[in-house]
Amino acid sequence: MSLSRTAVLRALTLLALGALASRGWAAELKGKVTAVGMRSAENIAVFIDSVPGKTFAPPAQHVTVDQLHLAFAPHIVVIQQGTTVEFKNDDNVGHNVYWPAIHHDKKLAHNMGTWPQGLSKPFTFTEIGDVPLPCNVHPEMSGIIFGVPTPYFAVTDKDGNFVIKDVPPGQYTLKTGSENGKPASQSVTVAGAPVNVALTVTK
Ligand SMILES: [Cu+2]
Repeated sequence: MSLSRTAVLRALTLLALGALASRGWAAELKGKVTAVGMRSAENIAVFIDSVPGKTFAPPAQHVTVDQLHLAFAPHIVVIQQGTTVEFKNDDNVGHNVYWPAIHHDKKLAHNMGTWPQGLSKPFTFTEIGDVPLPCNVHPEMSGIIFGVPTPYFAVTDKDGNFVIKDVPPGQYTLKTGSENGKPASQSVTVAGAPVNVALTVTK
């Protein structure tokens, strides 16, 4: 092997190592939400509120919110800002979809109308915040959508546990959103290894 070829190989190896070191490894961010004064710690949205220097294109993939057995399924949906939601009716009765506000802003209220079984209607949510979903045909029905600014989010399970995958290394603020609890936040540092976070949400 000629000297120049060895030099080139060595330079390439250093470049590759440098790229790995500067990018670091994405890691799993998991944790547990403890609910105080609330019925349970289930169905709480947990998300990273921003990644410095990064913007995220709206996801191409649509998210479906179903109306099935007189309930919204799933009950809570977290979406990245800019996501299109397909509202589908899978019951043999007409359902309505409307929201009285987005993040308490009544100017963003919207009525999607009422449609029969088997059909779905899309809506693209460009705002951040909670979108309460009543159904004006069935007052006992309710759902909720949370629009969040990054693709790094999760919903807590029945014990309050959550997992956010593939989080790039960095320092972030982790936030929560829920139907009945006050928003909580917690700073967190991700440095290539799995991170465990504890959050408390109070009614
Ligand atoms: Cu309904």
